Amino acid sequence: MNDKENAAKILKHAKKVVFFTGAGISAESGIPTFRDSLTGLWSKYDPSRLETAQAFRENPALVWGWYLWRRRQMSEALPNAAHLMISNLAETGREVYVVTQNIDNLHERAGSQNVVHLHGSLMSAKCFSCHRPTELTPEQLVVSREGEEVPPPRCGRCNGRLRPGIVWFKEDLPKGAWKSAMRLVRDCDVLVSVGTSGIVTPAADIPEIALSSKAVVIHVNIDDVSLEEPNEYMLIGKACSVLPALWNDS
Ligand code: BV8
Ligand code: ZN
Repeated sequence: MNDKENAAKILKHAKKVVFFTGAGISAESGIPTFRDSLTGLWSKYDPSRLETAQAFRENPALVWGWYLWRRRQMSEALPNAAHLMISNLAETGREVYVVTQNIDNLHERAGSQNVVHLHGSLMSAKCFSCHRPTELTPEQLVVSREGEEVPPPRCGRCNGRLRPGIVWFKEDLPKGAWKSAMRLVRDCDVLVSVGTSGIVTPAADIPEIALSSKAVVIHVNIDDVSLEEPNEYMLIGKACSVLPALWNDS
């Protein structure tokens, strides 16, 4: 049997499955990955230069505008066949969990429950000064054109600037999210890693942690990202083709 047939057979007999996802699972919904060069007016910026507290301090309107634009991209995107396969698999009596690096809400909109967002979510905002979480009003969410710099709204408690509720580089991951991810990854039979380049730590350590906890790891990626270890399968292809086929075969 080839890797795909083996992987389908393993998935069929799995009781606890964790899907560990990165930007590649949302690519076919039209949301650019980090490896793609930024499009349009943002092409002159490097994402890792925009995704830091320092960038926000230097130019809060630029960073807030960028996240508003990404939130608009997310709202115009739809969950794809890969997101839906994960949600459908959870209806088959298996325990299926999602641990994602993505800040979009496509897993939730596909029907997945209790998604663990290691790097936060575009749906949330908090105060840069006092960290108070804040619901945004529809008016606060409007960005008229791509690349627009928009001064962030102010905190109702301390009048500090609001920031996106996400994890920037050099910021710790939310304690609860990392703890939940570790509990799920250490206890699963199979970890399916979908659409991640494995560059950003500590999230990138998750497949290795699963392998060391005796789980089988199935990678789904258009590139070969395997760690060349036993109990690992590398399925090369787009998430929207590979995941549904993985489920149909099983
Ligand atoms: C931390 C939210 C402790 C924001 C993100 C030096 C100094 C200081 C720190 C560090 C350092 N060196 C390393 C670090 C740690 C750092 C890090 O990893 N840096 C990287 C750049 C090396 N990590 C951190 O800072 C983390 N915190 O460590 O805290 C600490 C505290 C203080 C000081 C030091 C350490 C916090 C990291 C969180 C950053 N926030 N996101 C936002 O989204 O705007 S990261 C962001 O980038 C994503 O969340 C994700 O994690 C990452 C992108 O990775 P992917 O999702 O994998 O996407 P990518 O585009 O890379 O790849 C897409 C893949 O899909 C590709 O493989 C492609 O082939 C594939 N693909 C494409 N299309 C498809 C497909 N596959 C299938 N189907 C398709 N159709
Ligand atoms: Zn505040």
